[in-house]
Amino acid sequence: MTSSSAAGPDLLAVARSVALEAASLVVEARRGAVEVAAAKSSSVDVVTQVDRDAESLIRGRLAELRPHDGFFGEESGGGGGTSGLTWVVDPIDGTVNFLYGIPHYAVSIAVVEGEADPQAWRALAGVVVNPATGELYSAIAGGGAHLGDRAIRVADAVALDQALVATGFAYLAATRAEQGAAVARLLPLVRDIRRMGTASLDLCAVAAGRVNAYFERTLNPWDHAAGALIAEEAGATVTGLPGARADHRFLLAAHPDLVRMLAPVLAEIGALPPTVEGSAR
Ligand code: LIP
Repeated sequence: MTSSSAAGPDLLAVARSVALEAASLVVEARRGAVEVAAAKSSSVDVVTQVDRDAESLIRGRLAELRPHDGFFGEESGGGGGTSGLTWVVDPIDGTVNFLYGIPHYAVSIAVVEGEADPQAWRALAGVVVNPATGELYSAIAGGGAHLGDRAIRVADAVALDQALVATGFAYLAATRAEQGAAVARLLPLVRDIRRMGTASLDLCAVAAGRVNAYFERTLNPWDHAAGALIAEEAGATVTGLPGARADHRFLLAAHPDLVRMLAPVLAEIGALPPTVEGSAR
């Protein structure tokens, strides 16, 4: 088992170089036509050939650089590894933004101790890079969070009615109806809402103080593995359902004091899965 203090900088260097190479492929592809290659969980949950090509590049590079580590990617799934480490990869987070040419999408690469299970992994290093802007967020466990070479910190806690809150919506219409009703109840209680379309960049926005909080349901491990580490290393709390770590059921990230204020409100307005006790119907 590799200790993060010993391996962190090396793992971060690998994550950064591979993410930047994938970002170059993505931004070059975006100069031309981009088309939907397939639909996944619904007709609006799409994948492009660029997603697939970027993940293939990342998986190949990691196999060269870290041959004994495991891999878990959005497009090609999981595989192998004898080192006890797993690379958790979203080659293009915010695929719909990428497809439409909205310059707010990211290559997200994290490496964790354990399997790609958010309830059990220990994140060691993470990189989130926006190919359209060149902004690169990074963190190693215990080493703080950075945007480029600048250290970043979560914004100080604010009152709920001063909070700028980011969120996102699922690809299934029935879930979106629940989420839309919850956001309608939240909107008059906070400064404003932002729906920017990329979970990893939403988590980095919390880390950099660009929003006060971010919450979402139905995220996949690859959506939040890197961004959650970056937010935590910037001083945010990243949590899930009451008493659980963040996972597909629910994720909330904010300054610790704002989490304490916002979590019960989100339960009250129905932002948690309807099966969860205490969530509004
Ligand atoms: C996206 C997330 C975003 C969410 C979208 C989608 P994808 O990931 O990053 O937060 O609201 O519905 O799930 O599908 O682009 O990798």
